[in-house]
Amino acid sequence: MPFQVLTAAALPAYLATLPPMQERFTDFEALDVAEVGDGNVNFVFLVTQRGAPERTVCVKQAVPYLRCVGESWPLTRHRMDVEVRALREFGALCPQHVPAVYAADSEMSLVVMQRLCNHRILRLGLIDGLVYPRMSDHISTYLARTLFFTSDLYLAPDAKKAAVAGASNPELCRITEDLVFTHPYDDSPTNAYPPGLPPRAIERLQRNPPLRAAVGEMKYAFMTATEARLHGDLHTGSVMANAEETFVIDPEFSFYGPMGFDVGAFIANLFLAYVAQEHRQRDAGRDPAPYREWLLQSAVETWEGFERKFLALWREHEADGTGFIGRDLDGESAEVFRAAFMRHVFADTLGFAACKMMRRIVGLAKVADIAGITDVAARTLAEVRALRIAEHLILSRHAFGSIGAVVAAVERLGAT
Ligand code: SR1
Ligand code: MG
Repeated sequence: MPFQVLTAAALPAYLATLPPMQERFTDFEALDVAEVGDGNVNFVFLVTQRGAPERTVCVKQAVPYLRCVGESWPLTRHRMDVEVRALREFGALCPQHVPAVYAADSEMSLVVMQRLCNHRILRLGLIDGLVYPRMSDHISTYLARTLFFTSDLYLAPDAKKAAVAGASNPELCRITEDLVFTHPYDDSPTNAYPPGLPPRAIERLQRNPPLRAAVGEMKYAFMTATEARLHGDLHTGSVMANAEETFVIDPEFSFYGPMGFDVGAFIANLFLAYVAQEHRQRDAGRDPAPYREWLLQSAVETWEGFERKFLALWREHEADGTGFIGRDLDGESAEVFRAAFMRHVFADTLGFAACKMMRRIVGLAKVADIAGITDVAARTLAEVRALRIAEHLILSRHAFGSIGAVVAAVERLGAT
């Protein structure tokens, strides 16, 4: 079918044309459809057969523009091909944390996938102060498996190079290059300065040569490193969770890049939640300390879990002899190399986390954790603290010896 923007009304007839849907639905006249997308980029529909709640799917369609801006920001629909490939690849590596793809239609720029009925967008749960006991274990597993198995540490050299070429995503990478690594430090017209943010806080980003040089280094790494296939936008709005399960969704920004970009994105969003929750918990009549402590502990467990599981995969598959280390180094030198490699990913994680935090304060796209705080003084305090934390993380990224030292700094800067 040639491309057309689907409406809720048109979706049942369209789904009836897809062979895999014949097994999932028995009555296409009885489908309830709701458009529920609240992301920045695409449209999302939930489809359920009336009287048969188990017969349900999620449909996501890319339109030829950026949803949150409209037709004045054109964007090719190629991003849906990227997303489908990434969902399939990550799903094969980590099926317990990636929604299953039921059908995909490149012409229509659309994917039909598993509907996560009993899960909620993680950011919304965190805003409400919910604890997710398995979150950091699951996210660290997802990160370790997707980053290790798509890297040169596992893949044979020619397979890895073919994978890099096949995952090229220049258009969405350009959005990140602009919105995360360029505009916030440039007084760009795309920036959206929060109403209460003091001018000196903005000057500390935009007239600060060491900080801008550090952001330049992170941007260069983002543009040139092809370490692993990344999700590319792993904030807490790209995760759906409940107390037992965690799923990573929305990999339309996927490409081959530096591993620390994905790890840093997730940790950055925990730190943004941390600065927001001082006010949010008090506003709900609760002592903020326990929940904020859990957020920081989750950042520690995410990094430590990722490092432990990644290294375990590396050692386990070294014996296979296909990846870089398997062919090149003896046991002792391999361990020295591994330690240096993890220090590099850790410093990148902190640098990228910082850029992600700064862009969410002064850039175009905000996070609801902070932007949704209606008390302007409380919101501004959270924003100033986020910027202070980010500045320290990026400038000291090579000096931190452990994630414990990082969260101690976050705690200190998040209290002043
Ligand atoms: C203009 S799109 C804004 C942001 O939404 C996505 O989630 C990415 O983070 C992108 O930068
Ligand atoms: Mg998204």
